[in-house]
Amino acid sequence: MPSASFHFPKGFLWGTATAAHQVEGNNSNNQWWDWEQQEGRILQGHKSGLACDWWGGRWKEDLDRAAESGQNAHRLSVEWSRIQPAPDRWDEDALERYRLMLRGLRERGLTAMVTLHHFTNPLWFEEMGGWENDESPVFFEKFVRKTVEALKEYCTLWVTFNEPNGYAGLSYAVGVWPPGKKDFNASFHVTTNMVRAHAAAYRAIHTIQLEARVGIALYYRELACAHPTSPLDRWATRNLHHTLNAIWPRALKYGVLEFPLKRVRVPEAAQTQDYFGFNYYSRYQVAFDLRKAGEMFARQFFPPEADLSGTGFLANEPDGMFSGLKWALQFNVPILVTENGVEDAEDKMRPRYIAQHIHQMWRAVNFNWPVKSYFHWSLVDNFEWERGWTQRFGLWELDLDTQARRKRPSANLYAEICKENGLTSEMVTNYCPEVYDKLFPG
Ligand code: IFM
Repeated sequence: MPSASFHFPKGFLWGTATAAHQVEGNNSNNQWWDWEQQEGRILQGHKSGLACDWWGGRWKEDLDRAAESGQNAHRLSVEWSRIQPAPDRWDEDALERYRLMLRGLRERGLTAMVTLHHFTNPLWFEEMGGWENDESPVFFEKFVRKTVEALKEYCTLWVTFNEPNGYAGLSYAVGVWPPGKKDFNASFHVTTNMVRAHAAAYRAIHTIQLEARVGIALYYRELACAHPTSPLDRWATRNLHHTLNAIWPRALKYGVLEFPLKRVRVPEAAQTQDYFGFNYYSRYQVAFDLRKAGEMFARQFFPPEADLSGTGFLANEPDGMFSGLKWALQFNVPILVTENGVEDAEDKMRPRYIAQHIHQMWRAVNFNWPVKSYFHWSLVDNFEWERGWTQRFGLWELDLDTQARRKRPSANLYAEICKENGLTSEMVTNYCPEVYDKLFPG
């Protein structure tokens, strides 16, 4: 008998999240594939290649794994460049393939959440200027109408954009993602067009499907001022928090984009989030740094005592999740944790990372905050963008040469959590005894 437990309300969604380009393989008609072929763009010259071979049919075995381990939901994305390979062409076979996948989710008892844009653009769209083109919302809306019409039988939970804040920043200001620009104005312009595209898609989806719930998945970064007595550090922290975390959800609530130094009215975007999609990974310290002009003069780092992931990319900062959820309450909509996870090939930190984050989420639920789901990133190791295959986020390990999957201990822990609809002291004793006293003090 477990001696203590943190239980969740009935109907809570427990799942994993994936994205088309990261798992499908051979997505050769989008801008990321093109970028991967260019020297120096991806760590160690890695390529997405066959990825997890979902397009070849291995989604079936992976969804079996998800369902057998007690998950009741799955978040996946569709690949625009497959559905609309050219501006004047729809690929009905690709849509049929996605219908099959979504039927596969239903047959396995998994509630579907579908992301319509997860970082990748069709090449034709990118060549027309991508999100800098002021016609981009029109193109996106057409794609969304076609896709939602085709898939509506199987899904009512839609994410228009995954991490549009991260996408605009990394692609147009920091320049490490295609098209590799380092220009703040371009990133604000892109943000404006994406917000307009979201608003158009939001209305289109609701016209097609009355019961739809539509939102974005925001990349939320908890930011802590490194030296609270320093006005410059405080300014850098506030400014970065506003630009990274607040601009999007505030635009979708109030219909105004509040860029640093400029406001843009987007009235059509007001009240266009039915839920707050919350992607949380870590908390960062922020200090003012003149050399970081491309990152709003904010140097971000983990404190020396931080509990770091496999490659040092993330720190295990579960309290930041609680603070972030508290912050998200102001938008007055249900909160869906749409991503949370850690890269950890050896699975040394992941069990405690999962347990501690779920504990923080439970604290939030216990205050009656409307947190309704948890999607772990990710089901199987997958292609990690500019970091290639150097980072492993999967509950299952992927052998790229053979496509074999191997279960990590965390998959068992997460399965027990999903089946129990909660976390027990027994699970903590078995999988991550090192944090037992933190979770069950006294
Ligand atoms: O792999 C990504 C995902 O595509 C978006 N959110 C963060 C994940 C981990 O880096």
